[in-house]
Amino acid sequence: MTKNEINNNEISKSHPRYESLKYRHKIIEGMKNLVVTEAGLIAHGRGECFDYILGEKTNQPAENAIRAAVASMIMAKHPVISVNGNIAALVPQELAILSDMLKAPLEINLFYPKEGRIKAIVEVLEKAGAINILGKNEEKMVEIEDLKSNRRRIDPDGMLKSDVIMVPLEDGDRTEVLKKIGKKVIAVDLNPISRTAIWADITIVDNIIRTLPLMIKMTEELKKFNEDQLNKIINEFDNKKNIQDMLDLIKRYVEDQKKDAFKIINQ
Ligand code: PTJ
Repeated sequence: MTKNEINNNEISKSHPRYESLKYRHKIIEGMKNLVVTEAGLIAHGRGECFDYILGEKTNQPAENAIRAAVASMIMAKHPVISVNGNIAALVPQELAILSDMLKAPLEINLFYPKEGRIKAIVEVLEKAGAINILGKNEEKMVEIEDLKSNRRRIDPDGMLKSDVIMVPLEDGDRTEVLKKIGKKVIAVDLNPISRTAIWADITIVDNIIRTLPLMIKMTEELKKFNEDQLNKIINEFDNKKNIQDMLDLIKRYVEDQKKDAFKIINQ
């Protein structure tokens, strides 16, 4: 047992921040195993900060976005889920389940390449039961023009031929480029005003640890819908309004905290 696992076991379930600490440790363990890049720790911290001011729950606009995302993935001819180090460390089982239910391959696509990282992520995903994993054969990859980062390298059997791509916890400018080459992009990002969030067709402003279980549940439900019903969900969804609703929620949450936060010291 590694030292960190010992620390992890020491977190008491009664700790008021147990859930948050549990996922922190998954990220730390992931970094030690090469799954997560060093910058992944910082990205996780930024996510935690936004999660805090969203009340650490899946809010209604996020649920609406998840519904539209699932309908789009079911209607897609070639849906793909992009996988980076953070999500492989946080939710590998859920990724495997959703990939299977939606017949959407998991394509490993990393911003920070490093010797051994792809292999480490493949191992984690396979251990979690994932079968259709792409992005692991370096020689096969092709490059998207107009993108400078390592994310330009995509799999011809995955993102290249896909029509709908889900990009959880994404950095920078890839979403913009993916849209320019005709892809529909679903982002999962706790920051509602990141470039990715703004450019995406469907932006789920929620923590990936809550989003994926809900996507699995909704896939079970929406798979029983016919095409007209699914198209109605997709067409009625307004991403810009949804992001604005999320920003209103943050404003309201902060205003409520201004009034209520000090109550705990009087309990
Ligand atoms: O594994 P790699 O090499 O592909 O790198 C992955 C990271 C995440 C390090 C890379 O993509 C990166 O640097 O991302 P950014 O620019 O930090 O953006 C990540 C976004 O995800 C930020 O807007 C965070 O708020 C958000 N985020 C972090 N944790 C979560 C999250 N959104 C949803 N759920 C989370 N758990």
